[in-house]
Amino acid sequence: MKKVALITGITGQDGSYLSELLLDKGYEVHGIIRRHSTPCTDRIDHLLNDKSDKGRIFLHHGDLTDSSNLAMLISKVKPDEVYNLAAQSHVAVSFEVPEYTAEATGVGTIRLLEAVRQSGISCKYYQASTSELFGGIPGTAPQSEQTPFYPKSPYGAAKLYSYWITVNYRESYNMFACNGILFNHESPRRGETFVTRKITIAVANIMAGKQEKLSLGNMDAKRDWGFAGDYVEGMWRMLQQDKPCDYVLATNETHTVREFVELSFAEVGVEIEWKGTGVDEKGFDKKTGRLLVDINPEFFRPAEVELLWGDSTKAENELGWKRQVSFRGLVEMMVDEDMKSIVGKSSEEFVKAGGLK
Ligand code: NDP
Ligand code: GDR
Repeated sequence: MKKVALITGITGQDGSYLSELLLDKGYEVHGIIRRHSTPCTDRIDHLLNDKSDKGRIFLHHGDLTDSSNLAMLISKVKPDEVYNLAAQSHVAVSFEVPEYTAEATGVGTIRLLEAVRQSGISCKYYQASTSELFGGIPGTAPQSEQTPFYPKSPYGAAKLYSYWITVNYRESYNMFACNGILFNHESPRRGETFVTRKITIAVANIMAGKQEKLSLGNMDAKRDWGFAGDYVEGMWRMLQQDKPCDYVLATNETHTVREFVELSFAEVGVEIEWKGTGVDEKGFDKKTGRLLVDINPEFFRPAEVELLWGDSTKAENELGWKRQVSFRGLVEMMVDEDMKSIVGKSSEEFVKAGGLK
């Protein structure tokens, strides 16, 4: 019998990689999508149009803010596994829409858990928890399942509620419910306003002569960045265990935003020379002296998580999970994809052709 999975947030970065993984494993995949005025299925169109005899994918309109819709979908789909990936997932935006973030990213989780519980269907549940729960408090890194939480944004606070209500439903109702406490994971499919993708798109745009410079906020922030494709494998493994548990997934390395910028430009043969400090810090092309990077205070947040650095020992020991793509490999992959789609050349071809003039 085919396993059936229901994914909320299927149109997002992780939803697309997870769908690929589950279809490859022969699952029947169901996804909840919101109605948009123009279609937003770009990340999964290749799966929707795949006519091979892999598992099939079905989409249903729905929203984490609509309880009756969620209850109806759980009864209709009767999933073996539910992956709750949907969220207003942007930390900076959560300061602008705090109440909606609480609704979707926080209360949305209890709506889905209740829909599962009340349906009486026995299914496994994955909750997309986050390293933002830790808040990067000094002296706590590397952060593991034992590190105390101290969220520093409306997003982090909403996810804190989701984390605990998932634990609570596991303990109260004996549900198979797991939290994956995932550190930042990126890919060529990453949303364009998250810092990594903003950087790699800017690099490609600058090389194509379509953008003058890259403007960023806090470049001292440190993140534990991995590849999304590796992380969805970890999500799936959590639900294949005998007992439900919570796990950190991370690369166990940390890098500054500045390092991500330097490496991204290096991929296209540009060496950045930094001058100035604080908001006056600027990055120049060492060869030509051209200004390529500056700081715009608009991109600073009311509160910042300065240091995320994960310890995924538990996942490595119990799930046999380990990241496969290195930090450098991730930067290379992301820059290369954006170069191909914006410049029409791979990073290597661009450098061979003489690079930035
Ligand atoms: P994305 O922002 O790429 O995707 C979010 C998804 O949620 C989209 O499909 C979006 O749909 C959907 N969504 C948003 N609001 C609602 C709603 N009210 N009802 C139904 N669907 C909704 O996120 P990622 O794929 O990067 O992340 C997946 C999950 O993992 C999120 O919960 C995120 O908070 C969490 N997470 C992510 C990490 C990362 O580094 N990527 C790290 C740790 C946790 P639409 O296309 O319609 O906007
Ligand atoms: P984050 O990711 O907040 O860690 O949340 P993001 O890429 O937005 O920020 C990472 C760090 O970069 C700094 N930064 C900037 N960020 C953005 N977006 N734009 C800028 O111009 C910029 N300049 C500097 C930020 O201040 C921050 O320190 C992501 C999301 O996927 C969450 O859903 C997830 O839970 C966490 O990762 C783990």
